[in-house]
Amino acid sequence: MVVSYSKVNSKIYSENQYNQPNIFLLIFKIIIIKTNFMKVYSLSHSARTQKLQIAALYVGVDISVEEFHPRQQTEASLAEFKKKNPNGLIPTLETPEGCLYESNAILRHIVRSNDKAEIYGKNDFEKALIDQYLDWNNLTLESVYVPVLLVVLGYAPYEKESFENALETLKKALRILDDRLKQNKYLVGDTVSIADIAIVSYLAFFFRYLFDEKFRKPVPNLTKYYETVANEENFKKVFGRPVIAKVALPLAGAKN
Ligand SMILES: N[C@@H](CCC(=O)N[C@@H](CS)C(=O)NCC(=O)O)C(=O)O
Repeated sequence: MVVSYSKVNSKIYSENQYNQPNIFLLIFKIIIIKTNFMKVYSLSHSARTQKLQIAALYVGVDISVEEFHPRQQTEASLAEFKKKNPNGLIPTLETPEGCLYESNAILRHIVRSNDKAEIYGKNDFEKALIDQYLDWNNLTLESVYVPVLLVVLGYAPYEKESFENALETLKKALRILDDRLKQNKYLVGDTVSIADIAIVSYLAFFFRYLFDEKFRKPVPNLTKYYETVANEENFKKVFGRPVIAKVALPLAGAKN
């Protein structure tokens, strides 16, 4: 169920002739806020959180993010958190109905709360295609970009050969997207869907810091698509103005 608080607010003040707050509507509003809250435990700068924030903007659902990292907790607070998510991982969603883990399950739950939104496909086949890209992103793409990401962030040492292999593997996976985008403006259907939200949220970091002109040459459709989607207002509200690397970030340990 979607409730726009601004609509509730305007009703409170407009539906009585004296312009006095209507106490019943005020109570109604408090109940709605209490029963609809969705709180995400996570780090707001992570792609898994950003995709949730963008989707919530598209469907008009309020979610709040509580900055939380499992490794920065005391034993007691981690034990408490594991009651919400026994894996002890983020993001974890808390709702009045209970808690949810797995970022794509959370993503679907947020958008299903507005069943009029076409962001999860217009028919069953589109929904299945969207699911395909969500799974592919988490199971295939993620496994090829994490080795690259760890080196870029300095968590893994730079070794020329293995880094170049990892980059090549990533490029191969990105070509799959690039082929799809030859004929299609978006991954599924003719408007932004949660498939685009999930994938572009992950790619944002790479376009900003790593995918320089040379890297982008073999994936021109993906680049154009990235520019289109990342320039949508709801994306800019979360990521800011999209920036595309002219030169890749120098890597620690590499002779550039
Ligand atoms: N498949 C899960 C993966 C969740 C996951 O691995 N989260 C990482 C952060 S991105 C985490 O919680 N790490 C905490 C830790 O390793 O202690 C999802 O998509 O939600």
